[in-house]
Amino acid sequence: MKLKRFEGRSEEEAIEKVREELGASALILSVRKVKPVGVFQFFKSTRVEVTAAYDVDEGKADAKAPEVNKERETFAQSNDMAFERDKLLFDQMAKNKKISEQQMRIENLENELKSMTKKLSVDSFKHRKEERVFDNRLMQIFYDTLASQDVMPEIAMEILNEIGGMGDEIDSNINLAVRLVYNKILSILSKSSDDIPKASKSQGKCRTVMLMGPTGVGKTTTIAKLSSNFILQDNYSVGLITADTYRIAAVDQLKTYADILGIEVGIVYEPEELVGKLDSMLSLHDIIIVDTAGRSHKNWENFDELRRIIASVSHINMEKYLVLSMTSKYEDMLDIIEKFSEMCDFRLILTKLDETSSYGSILNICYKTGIKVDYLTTGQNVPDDIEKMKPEKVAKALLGMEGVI
Ligand SMILES: Nc1nc2c(ncn2[C@@H]2O[C@H](COP(=O)(O)OP(=O)(O)OP(=O)(O)O)[C@@H](O)[C@H]2O)c(=O)[nH]1
Ligand SMILES: [Mg+2]
Repeated sequence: MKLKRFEGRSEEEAIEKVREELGASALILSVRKVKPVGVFQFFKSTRVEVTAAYDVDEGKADAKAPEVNKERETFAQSNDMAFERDKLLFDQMAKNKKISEQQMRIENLENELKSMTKKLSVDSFKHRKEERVFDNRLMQIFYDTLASQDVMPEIAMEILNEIGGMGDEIDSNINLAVRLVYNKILSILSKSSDDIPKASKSQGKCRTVMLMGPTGVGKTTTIAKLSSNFILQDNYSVGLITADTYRIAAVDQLKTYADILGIEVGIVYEPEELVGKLDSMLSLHDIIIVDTAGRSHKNWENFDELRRIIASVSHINMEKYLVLSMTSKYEDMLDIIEKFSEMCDFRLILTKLDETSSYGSILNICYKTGIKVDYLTTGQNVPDDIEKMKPEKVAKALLGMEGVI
């Protein structure tokens, strides 16, 4: 199986393209609307993107390859031309108005800040908690907004320290206050240490990645999303290994995804088998992702096997990710991080953002642990519901300027 993306003005048009190029047996994996961003939203309409899986053996796709390549080239060329045209138009507009791109960005930001400040005032009256911390009305509004996102009080206080010195100037210079708060949040989200070297797919070197975490947080689903994206976006050859042979369904779950993506899955029944399995697959792939069984941090004995797995690969530069669900309590998340930290260093993947409307845990975790949050997952759809954690987006969500998703 291989994956391919198609675009159209409507779902029907995109699916028609799939059928035309890949035939009736192609499997539609996902359909999503792609809104143009930035200034292009004024010139282009929303497009529909369809991801389809097809069987290479059927030859249909291969038989059409030259034609497809030609189409792709033409499409790329017309895309380039459209882009050039939009760019020219944009440059012209910018010239006419005699404002630089930089100024436009600042203006946009200021508009966002203004609408946010308005929203803050309205929301704060709706959700105002009993706790009155500041005499200054605006300081209190900031505090309430952060508290409504479950940002820990001590962290909210440190953030608001940034504007504490402004005194009454806050009321007359709201934009500056919002900007200072926004930048402070950004610095906390971006300061996370990243001294675990991230392996790169350099010549002949295969990246190895392991996901671990509590039960049911979305490890296996996240592996399917990551694999699809590595295949689609990076053109990597991906191999999977599962060390989760506890649940009968666990191996089947990963195999189902692997079959759709057309990738190899290795199974290891004992921790000590992992190295051998990796050795046999390393030369065949650009990246190998290892799935592990869910572990409860309350059951210490349960960890023995995972500890043996980690010890067995201590000589390899394997990247490890702890996967946590945003539906967990923040205190539990900290406990889990502490327990797993005793075994190895890792980065974080936070899942199920779609099931919560408070994002404070992201900031709290970055502040408290300094561990880097690399990915956020936002739903059950494979491969679309995953994205890199973008500090700017999270900071805006924490200030009520826009949703994370
Ligand atoms: N709403 C939502 N559900 C998700 C997300 N990621 C995974 N899930 C769902 O969470 C459930 C558990 O997902 P799995 O991938 O099996 O979780 P796991 O961590 O591998 O589970 P174990 O292997 O049993 O420990 C499934 O129903 C997934 O569809 C997400 O980002 N949002
Ligand atoms: Mg699993």
